[in-house]
Amino acid sequence: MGSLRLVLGDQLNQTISSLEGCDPEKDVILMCEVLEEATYVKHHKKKIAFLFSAMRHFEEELRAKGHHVQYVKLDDEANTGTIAGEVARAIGEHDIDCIIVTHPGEYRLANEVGKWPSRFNLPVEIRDDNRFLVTPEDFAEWAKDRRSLRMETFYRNIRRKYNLLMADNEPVGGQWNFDADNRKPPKKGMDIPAPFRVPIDNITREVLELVGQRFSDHFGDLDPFPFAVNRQQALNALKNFIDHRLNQFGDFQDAMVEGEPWMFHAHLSFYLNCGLLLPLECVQAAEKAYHGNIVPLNSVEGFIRQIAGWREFVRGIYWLKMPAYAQENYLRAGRNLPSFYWSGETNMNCLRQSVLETHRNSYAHHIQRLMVLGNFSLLAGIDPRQVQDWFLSVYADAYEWVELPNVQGMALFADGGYMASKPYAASGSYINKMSNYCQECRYSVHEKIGTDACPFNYLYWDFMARNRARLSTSPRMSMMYRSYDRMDDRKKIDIENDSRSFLDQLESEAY
Ligand code: FAD
Ligand code: DLZ
Ligand code: SF4
Repeated sequence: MGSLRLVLGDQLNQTISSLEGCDPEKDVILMCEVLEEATYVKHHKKKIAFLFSAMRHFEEELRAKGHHVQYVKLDDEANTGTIAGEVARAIGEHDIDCIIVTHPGEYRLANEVGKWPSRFNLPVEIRDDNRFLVTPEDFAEWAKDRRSLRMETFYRNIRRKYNLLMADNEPVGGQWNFDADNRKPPKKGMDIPAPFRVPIDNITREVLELVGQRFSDHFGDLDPFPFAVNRQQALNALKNFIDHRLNQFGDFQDAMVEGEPWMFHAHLSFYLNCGLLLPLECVQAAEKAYHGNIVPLNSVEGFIRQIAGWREFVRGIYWLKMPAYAQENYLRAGRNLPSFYWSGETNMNCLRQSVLETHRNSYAHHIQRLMVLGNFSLLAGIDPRQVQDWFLSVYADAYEWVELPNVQGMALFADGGYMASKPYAASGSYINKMSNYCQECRYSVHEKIGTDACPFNYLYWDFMARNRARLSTSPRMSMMYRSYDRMDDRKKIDIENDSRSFLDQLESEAY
């Protein structure tokens, strides 16, 4: 008799809690590629291929260590198509006295695993997910009695707890946050390093063929396929970032350049979120580079804040607020997601570029996600459920625990300000300042109203006017409302009319 150790597709680390104490003589490790996980939203082809390839490489690593792994491929004849179905099959085939699993990252699956003791009539041990710096319980304790949550306070606690960029109990450089230095617009002729690429091996080649056949109707390109698919390659990707891009990461964190999807970002979220990398090793590698005088403090602090701060913070909010969080819709937004989020067919160049890059790479960087794709959904009043499903399916790093708070709390203000103190709403001038998209756009970013005006310009003010009752109570919004109130009535009517006609034809080809 032994235990069944279930390892999910986003738990690919030898140190994962479900493998602690695993006895190669008695215990069976189950890993399964199943249709249900690949289709509960129609994931980008590249995301499925990445995960299946990483899972198959991880299986090899476990076998090399002598473990007994039952690995079910998608096209195995007996594959039931669900994780529970595969657990049932494994129990039928082996002498199993208990199931051990690390807490699934998504509420949907965690809820299902909770039903397994009665379903399988076996004890089910659900272990903490040890791939994070903060447990949901510790986050809940911190959040207790706070009406709204702010990342900055949370982040300082983590810096202290893990002694990150600290000297004598004070932040290195005398400041906790160097964000003000990290908003530089792009420069002409910037030298942006080529992104890290890994050559395709036989396992990946086989998976690419499988995904191309079985998921041909899913969004996205399979080619090119640059991702790391095992632990060593992911460590190489981390080193490549530290050596070549971290230096300028801070300065150009918010910048967007046409034809440069990767910029100076880390491109590590895929690996962090499926277990190939761990957060502490990433932030410690960055800190080491700072102490070695290789990279500036604003870059290192910014990177550490994203991983030790934002990433842990959004996960805490997810587990604190689910399942109700997914249903929140503070601004009562109900419009359908425009078809150009899938096709890229729009004259708005910033959106076209961001969607087409997403289609090609299964990646867009944070400011494209927040200030272009998210901002447009916010201003146009798109139904949050449809926006959630889009973000969850198109990005190779997307799992609900991280996607949902970013969409609901950060991009759409659908939680009414629990996570962000004001909506991340912006007109075209922000996009123009932080990118070169407007230079090649059919619309003029300098026109505020009329058929040639940048739609973000009138939609911004229309959004403010439409949502006044729900937003004007925030002191951080009062300046915006004072500006709106100073506009003459003719201008306000033009804004409303242009917005109405734009939004009415959003589903047609005419925008
Ligand atoms: P970098 O910009 O180089 O940042 C370094 C790391 O910091 C990332 O790898 C990531 O692990 C972490 N990080 C940075 N910002 C955030 C954040 N807001 N929340 C959580 N972690 C963060 N990130 C995901 O991992 N999965 C998602 O599904 C996802 N959906 C998003 C949806 C929206 C609407 C928005 C606004 C943001 C979303 N993000 C998501 C956060 C962020 O955009 C990505 O983590 C980042 O773009 C990943 O690219 P990178 O590795 O190059 O990140
Ligand atoms: C995302 C994903 C996909 C596409 N496929 C699988 C799979 O076939 N088998 C598996 O174990 N996990 C997969 N995953 C990751 C799961 O969806 C993820 O573990 C849950 O969403 C919990 O975070
Ligand atoms: Fe986007 Fe407006 Fe600039 Fe066009 S003009 S790229 S729509 S911000």
